[in-house]
Amino acid sequence: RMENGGGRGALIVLEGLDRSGKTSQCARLLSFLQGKGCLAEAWRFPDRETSVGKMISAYLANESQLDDRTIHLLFSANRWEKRNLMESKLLGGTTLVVDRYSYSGLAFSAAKGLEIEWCKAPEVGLLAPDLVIYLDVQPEKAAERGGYGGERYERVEFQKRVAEHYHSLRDSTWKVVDGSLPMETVQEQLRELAMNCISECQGKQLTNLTW
Ligand code: NYM
Repeated sequence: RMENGGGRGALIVLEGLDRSGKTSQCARLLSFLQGKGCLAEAWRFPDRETSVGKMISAYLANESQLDDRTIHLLFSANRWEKRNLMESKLLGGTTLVVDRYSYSGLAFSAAKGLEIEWCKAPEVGLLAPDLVIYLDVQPEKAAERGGYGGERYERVEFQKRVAEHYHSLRDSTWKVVDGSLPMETVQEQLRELAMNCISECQGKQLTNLTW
């Protein structure tokens, strides 16, 4: 069993374009961590289970129309409604492997043309990740992977703009992993990054996003 000495869990976020492989990699990483005896849970944003999440889901499926700023704030609210639970899990020693977070919120909304500073404002005060793993895949390659599911934003031109915004958001917590490498290779890199992060975060306080 991997002991964390009663310390806190790590907040590990996976980011990347649509079809970059985040969801499969998150699932594999979670089983790996649990197999090591580590307390860990997989989370994702949007969390489509809440009432805000249901509005987001309908919007993404093109079943409802919402103004760009309104949907941006709903995505943000969807993170805020989970903030307290997230904090208590982390302080209780559970590591969270999160499929998308604030960076998705900024990169996708900015790709529509919203000002980045405006986009950042509602994200201030959410928990800051200990590690952000960006799965780097060319937009064209991502589109070839079994195609897109037909949700909003799943178009190559749009994804290219999202990639540019992601690029400008990189900070010291980011690690870029080449998502075009074989699944197993990517997973090995994620495992190492995650294990290091979990042991290193022990001595560090949880902080908030400041942007
Ligand atoms: N998305 C996701 C946003 O536009 N803003 C956000 O804050 C978040 C978390 O939702 N195309 C977009 C990115 C995706 C879409 O995500 C749904 P997923 O991971 O396919 O369920």
